[in-house]
Amino acid sequence: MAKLAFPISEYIQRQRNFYSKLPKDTLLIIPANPSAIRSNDVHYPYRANSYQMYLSGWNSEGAVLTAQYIDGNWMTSLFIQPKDVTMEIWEGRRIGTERAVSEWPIDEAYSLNDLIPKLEGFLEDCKQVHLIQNLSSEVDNLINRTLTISTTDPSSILDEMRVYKSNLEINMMKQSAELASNAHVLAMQASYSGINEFELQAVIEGYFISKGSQWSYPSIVGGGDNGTILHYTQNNCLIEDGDLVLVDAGCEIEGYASDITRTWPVNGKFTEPQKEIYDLVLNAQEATIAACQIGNSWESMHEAASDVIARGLIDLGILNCSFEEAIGKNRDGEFRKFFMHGAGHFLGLDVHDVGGGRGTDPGPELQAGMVLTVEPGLYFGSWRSDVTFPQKYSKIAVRIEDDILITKTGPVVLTKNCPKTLEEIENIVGN
Ligand SMILES: [Mn+2]
Repeated sequence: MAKLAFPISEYIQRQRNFYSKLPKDTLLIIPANPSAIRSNDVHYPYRANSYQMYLSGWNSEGAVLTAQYIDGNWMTSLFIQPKDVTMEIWEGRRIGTERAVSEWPIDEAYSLNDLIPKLEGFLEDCKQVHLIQNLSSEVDNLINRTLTISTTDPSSILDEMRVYKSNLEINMMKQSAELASNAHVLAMQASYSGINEFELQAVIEGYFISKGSQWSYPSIVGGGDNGTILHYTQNNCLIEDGDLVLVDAGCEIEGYASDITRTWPVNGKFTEPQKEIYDLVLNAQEATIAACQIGNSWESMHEAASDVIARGLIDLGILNCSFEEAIGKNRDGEFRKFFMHGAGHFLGLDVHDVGGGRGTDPGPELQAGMVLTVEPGLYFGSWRSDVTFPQKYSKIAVRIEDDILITKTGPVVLTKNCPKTLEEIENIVGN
C-alpha cells in the first residue's frame, strides 16, 4: 500500500514556500497525469505527476490537488478515488479520504466523484486560477467555461523550487545513483562477445526490480553502430567481438531519478582507436565536472566539454581545421558533427528535470543543492553519409555520464562508485 516518501514536515515546508509566492485570491489546481491505454483494458504503467508528488507525496492514480487561502490559512485538498469494494477487487486497495487526511500532508480529502461541483464552489471564492493545463480535460473545460477567471501556469514557480534539492531529496538521489551504479557494474561483469543487447538490459532492469526500483527512462543498450543512435531503445542485436557497448540506464526511487551512461568493450579489451576516443570523452567529462562550481553559468559546462572535445578531435586528425572553426562562433562549429547533444541536464523527480538549460533555454547560474548530469559523448557511426573521419574510428560511440551535486566545496559525483577509467573497466568486464 502507498506511503509517503518523506516525513510530513518536508511537504509542509514545500507547501508553505510555494503558497507564499501565490496571490491569496487564487485557486491552485494540479491534476494527476492521465493514464494511457495500451489496448482494451490494459493500461501503460502509471507514473504520478511530479508536481503532485513534490507537494503532497501522493502517487496514486487520478488525484486532483487544490489549494486556496481561507480565513488566514492555505488549505490543501486532494480529490481521490473513493473507497469502492467492487473497483478495489479489480484494481487494488484504495487509501480513502479518511486515511489520506490523517497520513498525507493535506487538510481535506474528497471523492473524485464530487470534483466538479466542489471546484465550482471553490471558484466562487477566488478571482483567479493557478492551473497546470492539459492534464485533465474535465478541469480544463470547467475553467474555460468560467469566463470571468484568469488562468496562470504555476509550474515556473514550482520549477524554481524543485531545482534546489533538500537534504532528504539528496539522500534519496544518492540511493538512486548507488543502485544504478551497481546495475552498470553487473552488466559489465555479465558482458561477453556475442551477448545480445537485451541480455544486458535484463541484467540492469532485473537488478532495479530486485531492489524495489524501476527504470527512470527506457534503457539504452547499443552495441557498435547502435551506440551512435542517441535514443536507441530497440536493444535487440548481438554485440560482436571488438565492439563497444554504450549503456545509458538509470532507475528511480520514490520518483527520484538517476541517469548513468557507461561505455565498454564487450570483450573486455579496448582497441587503440577506442582508447583514444574513450580517453578524449573522459577528459572532456572530467573538465566539465570541474566546471560544476557555484556561480558558473550553465553554458560554462558546455564550454568546458566542447573545448576539450574540439581540441582532441583536431589532435586525433578527425577534424582538419583551426580550433576556431572546430569550436565555431556560438559553440556550433565542426565538433558538433560528432558531439551533437548538450553537456548535461538537471536531474530530480524527472530524469530530464525542470529548471531550464535544455534546448534554447540558457539555464540558470549553478548553485549549491542543484543536481545535474554531465555527459559528453562522441559518435562515429559507420552509416553516417554526412561526415568523413578516419576509418579506424568507424562504429565507435562513447558517452560517459555521471550525476553531480553542486556544493559549497565543489562538485560531488553521486555516481562515483560506477567505474569509468580504462583500467577499471578492462578489469571488470567479463569478470
Ligand atoms: Mn542523461
